[in-house]
Amino acid sequence: MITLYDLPISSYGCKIRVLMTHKKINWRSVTPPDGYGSPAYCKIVPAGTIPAIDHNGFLLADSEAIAEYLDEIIVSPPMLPDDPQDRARVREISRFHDTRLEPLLRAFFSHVSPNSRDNDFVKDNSALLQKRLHQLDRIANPAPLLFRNQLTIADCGFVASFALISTLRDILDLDLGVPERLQAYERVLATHPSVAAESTAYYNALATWAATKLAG
Ligand SMILES: N[C@@H](CCC(=O)N[C@@H](CS)C(=O)NCC(=O)O)C(=O)O
Repeated sequence: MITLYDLPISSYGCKIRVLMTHKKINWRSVTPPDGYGSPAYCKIVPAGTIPAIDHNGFLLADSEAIAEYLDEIIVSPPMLPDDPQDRARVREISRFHDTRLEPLLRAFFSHVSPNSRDNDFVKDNSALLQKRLHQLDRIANPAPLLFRNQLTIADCGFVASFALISTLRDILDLDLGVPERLQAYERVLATHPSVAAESTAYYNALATWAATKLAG
């Protein structure tokens, strides 16, 4: 049994939940004691970030490191392609997601509440996000998933990110066009048997979180 330090609203947590669902891994989700970043949680996970796993006493943080570890110890179904170049491309896209795209979505969080919204920031961040989506459209060639029909590590991060894009676009009235090929990919991804339930749960967690922010 794997313990996952996680919260329903965590986008990187969602990435690992999708991966574990696909690999049929038994896990239990645990809320980080006193919240992530707290001294109590940092005693367990020095980085203080979620997600993190405890696998029989082996503690590991960072979603990408966790994803690759789980893919190596639970080899079926494989979530990286066999061919080195295909595998490298999947890793490139996954890192592009984690380091170039997702941080821009996260940057909107403190602007969801109208009380703390900076419209200039929202506009500039939205323009940067648009640029990243066009870059992704050039890097990735979904057919229909990022690597043919094989659900890979790179797909897992986009489940939460697509939900964030659509939720934040509505709330902040973002002038954002998701390229058509990525829209088609989003539809296939969200209905994949290993993804659908987590995608719905993540949309629901986001809606609850956003409602609280908008009320405050
Ligand atoms: N690169 C890390 C980022 C994880 C991350 O930033 N998680 C957020 C919550 S979704 C967090 O723990 N933030 C607390 C902090 O940065 O101290 C990963 O992929 O796991």
